[in-house]
Amino acid sequence: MEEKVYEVPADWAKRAYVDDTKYRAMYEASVRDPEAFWGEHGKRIHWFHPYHRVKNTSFAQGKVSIRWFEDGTTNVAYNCIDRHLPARAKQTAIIWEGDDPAESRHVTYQELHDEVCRFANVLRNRGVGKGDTVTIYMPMIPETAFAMLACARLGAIHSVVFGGFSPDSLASRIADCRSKVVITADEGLRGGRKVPLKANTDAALERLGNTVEHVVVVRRTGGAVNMEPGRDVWYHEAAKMVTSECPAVEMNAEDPLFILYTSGSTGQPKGVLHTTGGYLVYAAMTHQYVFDYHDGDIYWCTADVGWVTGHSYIVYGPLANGATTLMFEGIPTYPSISRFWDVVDKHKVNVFYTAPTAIRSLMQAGEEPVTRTSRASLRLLGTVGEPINPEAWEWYHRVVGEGRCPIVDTWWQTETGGILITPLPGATRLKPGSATRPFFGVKPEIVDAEGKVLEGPAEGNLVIADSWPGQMRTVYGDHKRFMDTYFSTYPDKYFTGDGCRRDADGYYWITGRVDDVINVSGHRMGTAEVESALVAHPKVSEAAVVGYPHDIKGQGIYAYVTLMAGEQPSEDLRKELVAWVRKEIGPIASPDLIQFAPGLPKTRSGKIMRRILRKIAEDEFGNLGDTSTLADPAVVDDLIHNRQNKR
Ligand code: 6R9
Repeated sequence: MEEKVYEVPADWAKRAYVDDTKYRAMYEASVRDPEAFWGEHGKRIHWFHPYHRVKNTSFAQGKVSIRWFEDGTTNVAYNCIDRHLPARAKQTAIIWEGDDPAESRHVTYQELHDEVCRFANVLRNRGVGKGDTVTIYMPMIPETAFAMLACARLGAIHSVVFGGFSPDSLASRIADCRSKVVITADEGLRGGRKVPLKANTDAALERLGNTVEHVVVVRRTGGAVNMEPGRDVWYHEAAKMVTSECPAVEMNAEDPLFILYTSGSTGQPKGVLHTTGGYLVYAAMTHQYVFDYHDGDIYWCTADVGWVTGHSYIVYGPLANGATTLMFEGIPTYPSISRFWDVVDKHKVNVFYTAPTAIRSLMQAGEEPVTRTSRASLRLLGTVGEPINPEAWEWYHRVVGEGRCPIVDTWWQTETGGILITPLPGATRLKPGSATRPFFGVKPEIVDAEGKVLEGPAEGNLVIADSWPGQMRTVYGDHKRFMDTYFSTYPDKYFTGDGCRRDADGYYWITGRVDDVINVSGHRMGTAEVESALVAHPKVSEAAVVGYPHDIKGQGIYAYVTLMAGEQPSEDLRKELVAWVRKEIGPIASPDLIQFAPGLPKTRSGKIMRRILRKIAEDEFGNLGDTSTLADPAVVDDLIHNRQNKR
């Protein structure tokens, strides 16, 4: 099959910060002498006290330690706001587009300053200071960004929990980082439907006893909520009592900025910890170069701020660059399936960054909902979160971008803080489905199962050989888990958990996770989390969860469930289990298919052979590989016979 290649459009070659020659020179310099390269680019943010030491990092076994700009001091909120005021006080920082198309709001940099200071003062009055953790459980409204930046201003560490998570998931995240303060809203609003955020918070706090001292509640819908006297306060009332001035606390480059919980192949979600200086430099620099952000551009990332994409590419990267960033409360299909493109036209969006799953679902409705809109303002398109299939890429390029907008397919992770592998729109010839080449300072390698580094065109597992400033520093409260998870599979290298192919042009093609993490609609989930939710149901004795290819979601959740003795499989029980998992974790974890299985394939030592379950879920049971170590080979026939229909 002939590979399709898209050349850099002529206007892009002219406009962009870097062309191919410059990319190669800068990349070469960045990996030859990282100290010099980052020593220079670290200056893109304002430092209260400049750094002298640039890079002090080690991936060595048992001694992993990552420090960037370690003797510099700065403040993230100062960089995202105050620094811009002389030139940009009246420029829009945040365009907010409500769930209801009749609602939108422009927040200027001056207003951002005032709102963030007020929020910081409300928090400070409740005892929040440097090093304290604050949990934020909010809808997509500007106050969420104000709250994050208010924490950064005070030196407090925020932990944003996605508003779609259940009370139990929220409770375990509050408990893990011991937040004494929680910020939430009365209700969220998505696609015309209300999300009971305050009620969920109440339920979460009930499970925790009295560990949370203050709940700050932002009014969004005006829906009725219960306010606990002494503990809960309305933000709009508290904000009246404070001024719009609040000094930005001087922070060391390596002081924590935020924790974000993410799923791995084992156990509970880990608190990924990002720090101040390196994170901001990296988020800002990637935002500028990958999206080729110039003054005046209107930039829109459709992610939720509950995920890392929202942190780095709605809030921190764009605001550090003095950009105009659009924040969207709603969903792509409400009130109509043209919503994304209507918003593009309404706000004259130039750069649009979304997930492949959204593109695939919009593709199903055909071209007309897209072509009936103008989209003339669009210049660049981006994707993130999962591999994009070439068909979806082509549709995005041809229909949405009318063939004139390059697509940046950006590969990265919660752990990496910012984009690591990506095209640059003025420099990189595009191949649909490939994230193409590494960003400056990033050294990807492909290794085989034994850890041997493969050269040239090769396929294997993706590792990164050296540190970059945006890298996570530790798992909050558990450095050993950090080292074990990321630096022990391939000693002295950061293991991404992704499989990858490199072609003859040195382009990288991410093939998906090689561990027990699945990616459902761009949401990352550990199969172990879904399993433990299932086995917590009184009728379930055992469960094994795997991913299977799903046309829209990328991967669907396939659960094999063994019931307690005496329990009978039924459609009702199937529905009950799906509802149970939604309640335990949240709607994003709902199993798509449940197969009742009298037995699971196990080795003689009792380990579930997931490889076999995965193949059956993928309908590839003709080729199950070696089954000779199974304790009872007969279970496999039953599993194949009763497999669930995907259509
Ligand atoms: C930013 C984000 C990380 C996992 C990652 C990989 C998958 C992300 C991708 C991609 C192929 C891309 N992934 N971007 N796969 N191409 N452009 O998504 O972070 O939620 O931590 O997920 O997502 O499998 O390992 P996170």
